[in-house]
Amino acid sequence: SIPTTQKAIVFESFGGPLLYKDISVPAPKPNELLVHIKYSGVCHSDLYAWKGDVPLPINLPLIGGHEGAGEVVAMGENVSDWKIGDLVGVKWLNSSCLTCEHCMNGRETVCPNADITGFTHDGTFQQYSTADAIQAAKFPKGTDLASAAPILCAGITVYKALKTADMIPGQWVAISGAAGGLGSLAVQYAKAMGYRVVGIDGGKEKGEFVKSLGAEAYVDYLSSKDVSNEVNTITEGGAHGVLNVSVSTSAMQQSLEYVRVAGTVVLVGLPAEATIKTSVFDAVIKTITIKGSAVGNRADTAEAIDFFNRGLVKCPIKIVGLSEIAQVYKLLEQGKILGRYVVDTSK
Ligand code: 8ID
Ligand code: ZN
Repeated sequence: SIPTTQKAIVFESFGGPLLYKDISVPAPKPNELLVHIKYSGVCHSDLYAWKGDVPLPINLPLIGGHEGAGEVVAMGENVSDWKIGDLVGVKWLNSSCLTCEHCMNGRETVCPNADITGFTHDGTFQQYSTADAIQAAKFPKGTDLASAAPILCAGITVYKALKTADMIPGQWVAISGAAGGLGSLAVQYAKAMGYRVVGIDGGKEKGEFVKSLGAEAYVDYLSSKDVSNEVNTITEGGAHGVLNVSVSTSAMQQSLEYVRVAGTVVLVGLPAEATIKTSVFDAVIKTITIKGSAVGNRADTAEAIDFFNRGLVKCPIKIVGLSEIAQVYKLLEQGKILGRYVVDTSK
C-alpha cells in the first residue's frame, strides 16, 4: 500500500539547507506514473541546481535528483502501457509537449515546454515521485536498480554524445573528465561501440580507474606538461572525436587543440558561465565541428539501456543513504568521486 507521507530532501533557497524531512506523497496526474524510487544517482547537475548555478528554470522549494530507479505503484487514468510493479526509470526530461517542431523531429530534449525532473518538476531525492508515462524509461524484471540508476542521465547523455561525435569503429575518442559519473560510463560505451579511448582526468588513482574501465591510454591533466601534445602523440594526429564531460572550462578550450583534422568536439559538461573561443581560420582549414549535446530522446534512452541490459556497461557506484546528500555534494564539488554516488531512499 502507498503511504501518505514519505522522506525527501528539500531545499528552499539556492545553496540553503538540504532538509531531510517528511512530506506528503504526490498524486499522479492523468498522464503520470507514481514511482516508488528505490535508488537515485547523484549528478553534478544536481549540485548546480541546488546552488542555482545554472541558467535553467528552477522551481523553489525543490526536490532535486533526476536518475531515479524504482517501481510503478500507481498511475493516472490516461496511462495504458504500464502495469503496477513494472520497473521504471525517471529521467532528467520528465515530459515534453510532443507537438512542437523539435518533439516532432525526435529532439524532445530541446522542447521549449519541457518539464525537467529535479529542476521544474520535483525530483528523485524522495521515496515517491511522479513521472510522465511517455518519457519514463522501462527496465526489464530483475534489473539491479542501484546499478541502473546512473544510466538514466549519465548513461543516456554520454551514449547520445558519442553518437553525436559521428565516429566510426576503430577511431579515437578523447574523453575529458573520464573518471567522473558521465566519464566512467562514456569510456565503457565508447569501447562497446568500437572506439579507441584516451581518457583525460586528474591523478594516478583516476588513471588506474579509467584504464580498468577500458581506456587504452590516460592523460593526467594534473601532472602533464602538455595535455594536447600527449593526446596528439597517443592518437597519432589527434582524436577523431572529443567528449567534454569535465566541469572545467579550460579543459573544453584545450580540446580544440587535440581534436583531429575533420574531427568533432562535443560539449556536454556545463560550467555555468563557460565560453570557448576558436580561431575561424583553424576551424575552417581543419574543418572542425563543434556540437552541443543534451541528454537523449526516447530512442537514445532505450538504446542506452539495452547496452546496460546486455552487460556491456556497468556503473561503478557507491551507495549511501538519501539523508547523506549534502556529503555527496561536497565530494562532487571537490572532484573526489570515482564513478557515481547512488542514494538509497530507505535510509
Ligand atoms: O545533457 C548534458 N549535457 C549533461 C547531462 C548530465 C550532466 C551534462 N551534464 C554535466 C554536468 O552538469 C557536469 O557539468 O556534465 C558535467 C559532468 O557531470 P558528472 O559526470 O556528474 O560530474 P563529475 O562526476 O563531477 O565528473 C567530472 C570529472 O571532471 C574531472 C573531474 O576530476 C571529474 O572526474 N575534471 C575536472 I573538475 N577538471 C578536469 C580537467 N581539466 C577534469 N578532467 C579533465 N581535465
Ligand atoms: Zn544529470
